[in-house]
Amino acid sequence: MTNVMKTDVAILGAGPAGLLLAQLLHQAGIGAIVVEAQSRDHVLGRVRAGVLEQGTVDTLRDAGIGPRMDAERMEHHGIYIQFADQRHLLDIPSLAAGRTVSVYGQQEVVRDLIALRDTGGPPVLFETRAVAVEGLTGADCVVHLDTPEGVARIECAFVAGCDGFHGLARQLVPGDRLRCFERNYPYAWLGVLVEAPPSSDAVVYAHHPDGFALSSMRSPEVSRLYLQCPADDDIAAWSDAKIWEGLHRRLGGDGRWPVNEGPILQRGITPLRSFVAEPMRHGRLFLAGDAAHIVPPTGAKGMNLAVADVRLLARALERFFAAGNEAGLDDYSDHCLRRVWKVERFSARTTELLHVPPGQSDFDARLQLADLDYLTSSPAAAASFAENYSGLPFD
Ligand code: FAS
Ligand code: PHB
Repeated sequence: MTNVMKTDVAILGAGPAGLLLAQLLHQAGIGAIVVEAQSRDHVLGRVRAGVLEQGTVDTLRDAGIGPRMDAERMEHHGIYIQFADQRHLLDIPSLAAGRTVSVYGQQEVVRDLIALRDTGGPPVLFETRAVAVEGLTGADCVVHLDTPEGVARIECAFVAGCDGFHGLARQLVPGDRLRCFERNYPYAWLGVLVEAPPSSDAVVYAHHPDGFALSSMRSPEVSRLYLQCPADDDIAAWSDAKIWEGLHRRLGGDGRWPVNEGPILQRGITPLRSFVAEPMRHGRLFLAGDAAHIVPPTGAKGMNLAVADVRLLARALERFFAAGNEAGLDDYSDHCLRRVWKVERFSARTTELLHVPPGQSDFDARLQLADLDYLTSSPAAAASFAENYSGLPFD
């Protein structure tokens, strides 16, 4: 017996994109169902992004997850750029019209958004995988599901593909329409979550001849640290001692900026990739977040860009269901991609600025130091960086 559900919008994926979209549609009185392939615990246990742009914080607060976020987020008035044994503070608010950035882990954003779903509105069906979709260019869609109880389907007007880079949705765009643009970097990030107080009062981006390193945090008791490593590196090749040696060498400034050690609670290697799929719409399917684009985490943009997509999609769907106005739906892909490509640009350039690629020439090494010197000595260069880092204005 197939379980048949009906709703306005079927949302594939319970990451930040899908969960925020569900909440924004709920606030607009539009019906939705979220399907998530993984378990609730798996989704809640994923450690990923850390930095929220001012616009993301404001959007999440308007969506109703303000209280805990505002109580626990760590608002930063700058970031540090470290190179050639110098550490420079970029005063973000003074450079970017007063905007700040906040550290509030993606895990916490997802926890808050799932908590809202537990109070009502669009349900999240965990351990429920979308396996096929029909009717994307017809009058109505059908999303076929694999669930713990067997097969099921959702009959809906629209499908939001918020199912991430490895999801189903992007594959639903016909091959003769889909254009993908990709760059894979010759290095990756080894990330550790550490039970130790943060080693700095703001995020530190460190260029070092041995490779990039980043010092961040999740709370006053938990640090988040990263090391550039070879693209094909194996986490098993990194003992705790080797991890700490790399972090001290690249971030520590010969002892001037101590790195606090502690038990490593979580570790992993993330490949660095730039990726964009065009268009972000096919008929009744709309892609949002990592399903449509990936940025290297250097610019702290992945989750923020997902939020920007979802703001536009929710607004477009609201105009359609309220007045049958399809203008926002028709403009969605082009509108999103204008921001996506500017954020891809910033993320790629910041990655090139701070990482040491294998076989870097001496000339390119000097050029990189000149770029860092210019960024930290020119108010115009710093203002441009801060405008992008704190979040381009929503249009
Ligand atoms: P997500 O990938 O978060 O969510 C998609 C969801 O869809 C998943 O829960 C998946 O299980 C589900 N799904 C997939 N296929 C499905 C199907 N067929 N049916 C139902 N559900 C399905 N960004 C930063 O800014 N800073 C960082 O430091 C950073 N670190 C990262 C580390 C890792 C290992 C990864 C993978 C990403 C990282 N990111 C980082 C980027 C990350 O934060 C993403 O930008 C963010 O998760 C995007 O959110 P979503 O688009 O919702 O996609
Ligand atoms: C993090 O805290 O995980 C983080 C911070 C800044 C980045 C990337 C990740 O650019």
